Amino acid sequence: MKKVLVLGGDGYLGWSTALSLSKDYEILVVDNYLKRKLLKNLKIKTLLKVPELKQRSKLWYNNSKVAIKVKIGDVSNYSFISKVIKDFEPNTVIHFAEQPSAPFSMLNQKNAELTIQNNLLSTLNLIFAVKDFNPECHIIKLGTMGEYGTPNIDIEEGFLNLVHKGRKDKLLFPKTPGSIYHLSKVNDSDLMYFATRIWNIKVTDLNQGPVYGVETFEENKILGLYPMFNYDSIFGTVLNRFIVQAVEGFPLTVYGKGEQKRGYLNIIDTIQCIKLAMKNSPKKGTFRVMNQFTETFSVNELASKVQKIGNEFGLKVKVKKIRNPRKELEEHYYNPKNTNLLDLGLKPNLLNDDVIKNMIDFVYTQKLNINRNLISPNHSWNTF
Ligand code: USQ
Repeated sequence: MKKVLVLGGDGYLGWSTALSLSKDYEILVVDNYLKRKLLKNLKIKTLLKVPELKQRSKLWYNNSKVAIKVKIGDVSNYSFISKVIKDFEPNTVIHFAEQPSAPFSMLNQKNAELTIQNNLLSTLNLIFAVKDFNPECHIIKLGTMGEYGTPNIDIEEGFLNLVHKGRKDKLLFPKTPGSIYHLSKVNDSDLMYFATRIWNIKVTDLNQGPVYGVETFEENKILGLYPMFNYDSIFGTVLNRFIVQAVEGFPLTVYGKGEQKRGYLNIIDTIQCIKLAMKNSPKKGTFRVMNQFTETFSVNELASKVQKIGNEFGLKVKVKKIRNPRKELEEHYYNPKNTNLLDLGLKPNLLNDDVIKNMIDFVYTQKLNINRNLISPNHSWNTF
């Protein structure tokens, strides 16, 4: 059985990925519970109580007889990650071990420093550990579509073919990220491209858009196996937040004009994309970039969809445009490419009415856990 190391395996995407891969691969998940600590400090609760990794792994084993190994430790610490790579000898490493929130990174200097330090050192030290002890291993790194920002030209997948003063080259796409978090991901990409050129390792950078959803595959119908689902204004992604707001009877919080466009995908497709990247590993010395989303929407379009389905449930959903706590373009051109994963066989699970209905249905069962005080944004990037 091939071995897969999942770094950041406690999080929303890391755990769901580990669970889904565990029947076909030998899995080790690693996490230092950084996100749990940040949530605790900010007094933020997730929709569901999520057991710690060892308990979740036990629960999964008792239900499926499939093992997931767990190790608690900090990927940004070179001695820790190099020992893990040496001892486990993975064929693939999937790297989610980063501070994942743009708003968090913009709250104050301390958070910006934590984000840069954690995200860059975890990527740097993973690169060194792979180069030093397991150079054949494929690193799959979760990047973000927000690395590109919202330029007034089409967004390609990682690279741009340029003609300048009569000469041609293929260079990394120029990036204009809008938060310290997104900037840390740009720097991660630079580090990894560097490492593939200089040390001949192989890396796939998956530039992912905001993810939505909670249910991943059949067996996770056990509540203790559901992923960490945030709906607060710091860690919750927009569609997940809108679903919770609709169920709670809270007007949907559209920031500013609401014409901000992003590329979205279902959590099921995050897992599908990672599996495709794994099965189609690039050659050594390659930095492969794939844009990971299935369709683009403006915030207004998402709000209308949730309102329409919510009203069919009798929820009387209101939409409210509020002052944008972020500094971002609220009306812009947006035409990102996403053909690389489709070419590998991605079958998108699009955001149809049933998907929204199922999310509302699920969140409704957890309505008593919703804390209204976590919904309104209580931060502003401009006061940073
Ligand atoms: N937005 C609202 N109302 C809300 C929340 C968000 O209008 O209540 C807007 C934001 O202003 C933004 C858009 O919705 O224009 C998306 O916001 P988001 O919070 O869903 O996504 P973002 O902060 O960009 O970050 C999330 C994940 C991050 C991932 C990123 C992909 O937290 O880990 O990297 O999505 S991307 O956005 O493509 O960079």
